[in-house]
Amino acid sequence: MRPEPPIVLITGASSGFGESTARLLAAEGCHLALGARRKDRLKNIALELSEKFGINVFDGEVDTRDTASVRNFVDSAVAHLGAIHVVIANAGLASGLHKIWEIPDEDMEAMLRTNVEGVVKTIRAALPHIRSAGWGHIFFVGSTAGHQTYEGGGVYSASKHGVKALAHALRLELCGEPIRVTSIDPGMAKTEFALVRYKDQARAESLYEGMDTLTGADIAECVRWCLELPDYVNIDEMIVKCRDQASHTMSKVHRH
Ligand code: NDP
Ligand code: 8X3
Repeated sequence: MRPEPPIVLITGASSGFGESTARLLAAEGCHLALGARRKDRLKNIALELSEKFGINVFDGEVDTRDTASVRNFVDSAVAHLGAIHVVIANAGLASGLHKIWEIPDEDMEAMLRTNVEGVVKTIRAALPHIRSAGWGHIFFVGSTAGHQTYEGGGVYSASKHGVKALAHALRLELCGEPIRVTSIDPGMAKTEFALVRYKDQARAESLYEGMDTLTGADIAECVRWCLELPDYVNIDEMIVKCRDQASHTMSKVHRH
């Protein structure tokens, strides 16, 4: 049975898609478990949302690359909120724009460990709780880079192709259980993503210059819609781009 309201765990909730999704689902009355590494930001968001909407919000510092940290976050969330029904495995990043023969280990490991291992670790820790709650929905946050690659984006794209493979496999593995599996695969969106990737504010801003890009709120709306559909409906994959981006890569964009 679908719980009203569901309890939703979001990784990467300190900015971008994760924060926007937390804000929208809070307004819908969901209780929330918010995780990321920047604890102060999470605390402020949690306080604001619990006061504004009268919901229960647990905030926990988590590094999704680390098994013990993820287990501690998920178990503490359940201890505080009583259950978990929905997981949004959103924490992720791109680090640099390097050709395959140039990429430093540090950037490669950051992307593969966060975007692939971190997602597995999050779902692996949360799934027993979702099963015991008896109803669930697991969201992956993939990317258009999981469908097409581009120069300098080989490892990031490999990680997001990995996310797509995980979503497909999990849907097969959970078939017959009351748990839906959805991958939201956005194109270019103005969040902190480009700043984290380039570590250069001006370069990050120039990426989106003249474009009406997606925002965190647009992706939050996709999550809300998938979640609120009747239980027998499963949106497998949603590729979402702004109108100004015609290709899966940055090769065909309109700047005005
Ligand atoms: P942001 O940089 O704004 O948000 C990323 C979030 O992930 C932050 O909350 C960050 O929190 C968290 N995070 C990163 N590493 C870790 C970690 N090791 N442990 C826990 N949390 C972590 O970018 P977006 O909102 O854009 O990115 C969210 C997801 O969307 C990512 O998976 C990204 O790949 C994907 N995406 C983004 C697109 C875009 O153009 N913006 C397009 C397609 C997909 P903190 O630093 O506090 O830990
Ligand atoms: C982010 C989309 O095109 O910047 O996942 O790699 S892109």
